[in-house]
Amino acid sequence: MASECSSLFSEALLSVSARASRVVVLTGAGVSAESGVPTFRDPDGLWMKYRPQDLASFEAFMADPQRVWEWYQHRRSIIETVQPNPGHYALAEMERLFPDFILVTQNIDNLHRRAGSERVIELHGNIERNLCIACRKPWTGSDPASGEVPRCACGGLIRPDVVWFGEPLPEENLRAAWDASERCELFLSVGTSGEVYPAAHLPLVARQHGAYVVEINPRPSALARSMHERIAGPSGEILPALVLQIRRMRMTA
Ligand code: BJW
Ligand code: ZN
Repeated sequence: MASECSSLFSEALLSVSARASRVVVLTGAGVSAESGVPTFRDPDGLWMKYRPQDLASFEAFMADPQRVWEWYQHRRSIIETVQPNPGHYALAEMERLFPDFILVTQNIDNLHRRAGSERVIELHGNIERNLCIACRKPWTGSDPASGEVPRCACGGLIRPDVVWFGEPLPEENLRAAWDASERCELFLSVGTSGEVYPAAHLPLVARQHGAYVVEINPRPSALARSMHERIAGPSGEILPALVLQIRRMRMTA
């Protein structure tokens, strides 16, 4: 088993993993695929069935709030029933293996926290939260029995607290993710197509600042050529094997 695991990983990756203190992992929808959460751009992904401009922009919400709200309610109902997978748990364990570890996620499904990760930066919000489009206050009420889009006490429509196309990312979170990417020694880009910016800048920033940058994905992402190394495979298998290897090396160091 030990030789099976070690053969997956290059000497360069194992060497930097053995000595690194500062590690950043960027995750995307692929990390949750093995939990049963649909990705966006895979052949069976959400953007193959729906047009992003009809559902994931503020203009789309204002044009048809009911349609957008119902789509998010549907996705919430899926996410509520799924569980974190071995990839999420491996990342929660990785946090305990490195002194300065940051998990930056584009995912809104909260599965990293449910798996026990604590040092998580959410770039695209969280589907478990809602807010008022007018006063921006968080909203924690329950859905009206009518099935209509809920409204805030101020009268404003309630929307999911996620980042749609054309909207700025939460400034502090983006700043923290950017700073961590500039400082890290090892950067893993896991389960993301690398097509959405500014998140897709982060692996490039890390590389420009001297980090060893690795992609874990069954298929090459848009950023694959900018990586030092690609590990082709599902994160639910690769990440636990990598963590096992790192744990052994760091315990014997
Ligand atoms: C596995 C696996 C397994 C499968 N294991 N892996 C032109 C050029 C550059 C940029 C732009 C441009 N035109 C417009 C822009 C900006 C735009 C953008 O990037 N567009 C590009 C698409 C062209 N970006 C924005 O608009 C952002 N905001 C912004 O720039 O603001 C500027 C601003 C400043 C000041 C004022 C105003 C504005 C916002 C982007 C928001 C993205 N939102 C979404 C929806 C979130 C809510 C929701 O879920 O409904 O975020 S879109 C969607 O894409 C979601 C994801 O987080 C994001 C990234 O997708 P991800 O995670 O990479 O998933 P996939 O499906 O793409 O890839 C899955 C991968 O997993 C694949 O590679 C598989 O192979 C792999 N995989 N199984 C491991 N088992
Ligand atoms: Zn309000």
